[in-house]
Amino acid sequence: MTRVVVALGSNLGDRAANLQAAIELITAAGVLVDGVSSVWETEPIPADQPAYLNAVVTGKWDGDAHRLLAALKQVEQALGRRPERRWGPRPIDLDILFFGDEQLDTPELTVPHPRIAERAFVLVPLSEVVPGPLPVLGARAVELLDRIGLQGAKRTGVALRRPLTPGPAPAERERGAKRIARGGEVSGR
Ligand code: A4P
Ligand code: MG
Repeated sequence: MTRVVVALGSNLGDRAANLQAAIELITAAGVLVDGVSSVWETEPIPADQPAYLNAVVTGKWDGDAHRLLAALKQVEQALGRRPERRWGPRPIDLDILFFGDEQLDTPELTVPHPRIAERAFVLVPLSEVVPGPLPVLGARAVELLDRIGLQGAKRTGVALRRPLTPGPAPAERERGAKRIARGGEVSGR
């Protein structure tokens, strides 16, 4: 299992719902999510698009980094992401910030994500879930933030839920919980 850190961003549609749905779907895809930041409203880069909600999650992943990237791209598509201009508006953007302490530079994947140190929309939520020295980079997120400032990032009251267990869909979990409440009888009805 590799410790992974994933950044989430949304600036189209119901932004908070998109972030929550992304967490559910990346959990269903096999990421054991164990840390979820606050949700921050951030100024868009470039500026000619709606404001973003950004968050960062930590988790564990059993597989290589390219499989994780493929899983994240599937989740982006499931949430309605369509090809658009680079850095353009989107219902969801999922970026791998760190993959253990691996360094990768392939045409499809660069890890750590190359623009972490210059973006408050990444560093602010990252500082909540990884307060200590960052993999590979060594510095703490707050130290990097000191150099660039908050760039207008504002904490929202939105609280993202972390799914309790990966695997079964919510309806199946619900049926399982009812079975347990009834004393463990096996019938699903
Ligand atoms: N790719 C390479 N490395 C990675 C990685 N570590 N994680 C490749 C994920 N993908 C990676 O990404 C383009 C290609 O980058 C992918 O196909 C993958 O093979 P994309 O998500 O399709 O396009 P993008 O997001 O527009 O490009 P990019 O370079 O990922 O942009 P960024 O740096 O993610 O910036 N402003 C605010 N306030 N908040 C935001 O969240 N996000 C962006 C996107 C711009 N401005 C923003 C925000
Ligand atoms: Mg991206």
